Amino acid sequence: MVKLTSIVSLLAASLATASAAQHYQHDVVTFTPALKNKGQFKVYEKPVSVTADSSAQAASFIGNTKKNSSVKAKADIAVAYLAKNHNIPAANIKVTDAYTDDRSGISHIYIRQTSGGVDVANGLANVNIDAKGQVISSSQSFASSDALSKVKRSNGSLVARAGDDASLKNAFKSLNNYVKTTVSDSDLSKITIASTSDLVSGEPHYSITNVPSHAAVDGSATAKKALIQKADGSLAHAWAITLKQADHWWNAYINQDTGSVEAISDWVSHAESYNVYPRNLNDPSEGSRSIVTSPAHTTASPKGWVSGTKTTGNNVWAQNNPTGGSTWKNNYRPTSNNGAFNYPLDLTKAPSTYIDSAITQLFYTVNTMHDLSYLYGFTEAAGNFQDVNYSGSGVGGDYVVAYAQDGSGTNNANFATPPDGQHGVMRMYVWTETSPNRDGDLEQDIVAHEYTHGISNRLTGGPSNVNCLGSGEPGGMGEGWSDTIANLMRLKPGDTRSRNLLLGQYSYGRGIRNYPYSTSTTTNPSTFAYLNKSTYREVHAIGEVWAEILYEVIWNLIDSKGMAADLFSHDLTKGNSIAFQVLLDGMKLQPCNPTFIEARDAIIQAEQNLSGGANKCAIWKGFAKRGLGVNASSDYWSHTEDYSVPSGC
Ligand SMILES: *[C@@H]1O[C@H](CO)[C@@H](O)[C@H](O)[C@H]1NC(C)=O
Ligand SMILES: *[C@@H]1O[C@H](CO)[C@@H](O)[C@H](O)[C@H]1NC(C)=O
Ligand SMILES: *[C@@H]1O[C@H](CO)[C@@H](O)[C@H](O)[C@H]1NC(C)=O
Ligand SMILES: *[C@@H]1O[C@H](CO)[C@@H](O)[C@H](O)[C@H]1NC(C)=O
Ligand SMILES: *[C@@H]1O[C@H](CO)[C@@H](O)[C@H](O)[C@H]1NC(C)=O
Ligand SMILES: CC(=O)N[C@H]1CO[C@H](CO)[C@@H](O)[C@@H]1O
Ligand SMILES: [Ca+2]
Ligand SMILES: [Ca+2]
Ligand SMILES: [Zn+2]
Repeated sequence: MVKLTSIVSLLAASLATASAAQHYQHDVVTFTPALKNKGQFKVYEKPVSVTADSSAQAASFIGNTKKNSSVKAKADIAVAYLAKNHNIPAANIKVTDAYTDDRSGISHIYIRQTSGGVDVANGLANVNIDAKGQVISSSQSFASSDALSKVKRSNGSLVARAGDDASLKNAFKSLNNYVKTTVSDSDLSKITIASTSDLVSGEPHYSITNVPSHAAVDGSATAKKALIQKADGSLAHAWAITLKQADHWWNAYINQDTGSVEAISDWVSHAESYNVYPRNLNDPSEGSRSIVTSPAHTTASPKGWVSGTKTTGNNVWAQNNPTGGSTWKNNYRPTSNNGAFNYPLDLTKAPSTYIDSAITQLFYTVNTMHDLSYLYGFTEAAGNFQDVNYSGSGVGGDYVVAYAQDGSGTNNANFATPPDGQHGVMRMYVWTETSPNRDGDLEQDIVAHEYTHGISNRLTGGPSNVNCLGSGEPGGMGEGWSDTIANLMRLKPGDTRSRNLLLGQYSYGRGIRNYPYSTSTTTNPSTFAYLNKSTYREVHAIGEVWAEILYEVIWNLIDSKGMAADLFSHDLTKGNSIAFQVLLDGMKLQPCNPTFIEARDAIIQAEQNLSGGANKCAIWKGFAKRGLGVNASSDYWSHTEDYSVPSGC
C-alpha cells in the first residue's frame, strides 16, 4: 500500500538524560485441564455406516434425549459407533444431549463418560450423524481403561460416607480460598451438608447450607462426586461444587484427596476487564492499579474494545516491539483469561519483566483516548482511528498501531498521523533516567499527548489533509494541544488553579518542558512574545507557550463553571468539559497552518456556537493574561502582545 504523507510527532525535542507499593489484585484464573491424550476431531469424507446394537445401550439418557424415537435411534447409532470405533463400552456412556437440527438435518449426540456411578467431568464425546443415520464426524476425550482401573483401585482411600462431610467441607473451603472469599473454621463448623438423590439421574447430590453470604449469595451451594482427568490422563476423585457469588457462578472440581482445584469455570461470562492504573490516575506515583471492568463507552465503542482474546480491537492494536520494526500483526501480545487482562507488575524490576501489564495499560489508555475524543467530536466522519466505522461515515481501516516498549528509541515517544484510512502509529519508549528504567506506557499524559497528535492532525484542515500542523507556529500548537489534553485529563475535583502540572514527570523523573504548567506567572512566565526568542523556534518550545496560554483558559472556565468529576460525562455545563469541547471544535474550524491568533479566534467561535458567548469572557481573559488579547498581532517570528479583552468583558 502506498504510504501517503505521514507526520511523525515526537513527545520531546531531545532530552539530557523509587518504586511504589504494589497491590496485586489478581482475578481468579479459570481453567480446565489441557488433556494430552484428547482425541482429534475426526471428519469422515465418506460417512461411516454403523448398525445400532440393541444389546449395547447407553447406561443412561438425560432429560429428553430418549423421548423422541427418531432421535433415540440416532443416539443408539452413536453409542454403537463409539463402542466399535473407539472401544468405549456402552456401560460407561451417558447421553447428555441429543437433537436433530431442523435446518441441516444433522443429528448431534453429546455424551459423557461415567464410571462407578459418577461422571468423568471431562470424559466427553460428540457424534454427528446425517439423515441416513451415518456418522459424519466425531470427537472423544474419554479416560483410558488403564486410568479407570487405577482410580478404581484407589477407591480404598475414598472416605466413607461418614467422612464425606469433612471431605466436602474441606473442598468447599479450598474452593473459597481459590476464589478469594474466606471461609473461617468457625463458618465451616456452622455449615450443614445433606445428601439427596437426584430425581432424574438417581446420583447422590449434596446440598451445602448455612454458608455465610459473602461466600454464597443465597447461603447455599451444591455438590456431587465426580472423576476428573488431569492433563496427563490420570484420574482424580473430585467434588464438583456449584457456588453462586455476587458476580460469579462457579463450577469447580476439587480433588477429594488433596483439596486442590483441578478445574474451575465461571458460568457468569465476564466482560472485558483490565488491571490498570485507571484514567483518574496519571501514573504509578498517584496510586495503585485496580481491575477496571467494561470501560468501553457504549456510544464511542458500541462493540467494546476487544475483538478476540488479545489486545486488539476496533480502535487500537497494542503489542510489544523490541526490535523497533514496523510490522505488528504477529508481534507479541498478552492473552486474556475470560476477557480479563490481568498481569503482574513489579516496578522494582526492569520494564521488560512487565511487558504484559505495559501492553494492557497502553491498550487501555489508547482506547480511553479514542472514546473520550469520540464523545467530544473526533468521530468517524471527523476522521478518527477505527477499523470499522459503524456509522458508515469517514474512512475505516485505520485503527492505531500502538507499540509498547518500542526498541527504536528511548526517553521519548511518537505518533505518526497519515490521512484518514491509514493506521496511526504510536511508539512508546522506555525511559533510562532512573534505575530501574521506567516505562512511558504507564504514564497517561504521555500516551494522551501522543494520541492527541492524531486528533489535531486529522481535525485541522480536514481528515485527509495531515499537513496542517507541520512546523513553526502550527507545529508548535500541535505539541501544545497534546500537552493541553494531557493536562485536562489530569485535573480532578478538589484541584484548584494553584495546581501545577509537569509533563513526563513519572517517566523522566522530572518535567520535560522548560516550566511547569501553572497559572502563576512566576512559576511559568511564558507569554505570547516568547515566540520572538530564537530559543523558541522549536515546536515543543512553541507548544509550551500555547499550552500555558490554554492552561489559563481552562482554569478560567473551571473557576466559572465548575469541574465535571469525569470528562466522560461530557457535561457541557462544566468548565473542563467546555474546554475539551471548544478545543476540538476549534481544530475543526481553524484553517490549515493556523497561527496562534487564528487558533484563538477559532476557539472563540467554537464557544460562541457551543454556549452562545456565555463563556466568552472567561476564555478571552485567559488568552489576554498571557499576551494574546484582542489586539495581539504577529508576523512570522515577530509577535506583539496585547493584554486587553473585548469591551463588555
Ligand atoms: C422427533 O425429532 C425429529 C427431528 O427433530 C422431528 O422431525 C420429529 O417430528 C420428532 N418426533 C416427534 C414425535 O416429536
Ligand atoms: C468405587 O466407588 C464406587 C462409587 O463411588 C463404587 O460404585 C465402586 O463399587 C467402588 N469400587 C471399588 C473397587 O470399591
Ligand atoms: C451553532 O451552529 C449551528 C449551525 O449553523 C446552528 O444551527 C446553531 O444555532 C449554532 N448555535 C449557536 C448557539 O449559535
Ligand atoms: C485594539 O484595536 C482597536 C482597533 O483594531 C482599537 O480600536 C482599540 O482601541 C485597541 N484596543 C487597545 C486596548 O489597544
Ligand atoms: C517581539 O517582537 C515584536 C516585533 O518585532 C516587538 O514589537 C516586541 O517588542 C517583541 N517582544 C518582546 C517581548 O521581545
Ligand atoms: C469509507 C469507509 O471505509 N467507510 C466504511 C466505514 O465503516 C462502515 C461500516 O463498516 C463501512 O460500511 C464503510 O464502508
Ligand atoms: Ca478513520
Ligand atoms: Ca487534517
Ligand atoms: Zn508531541
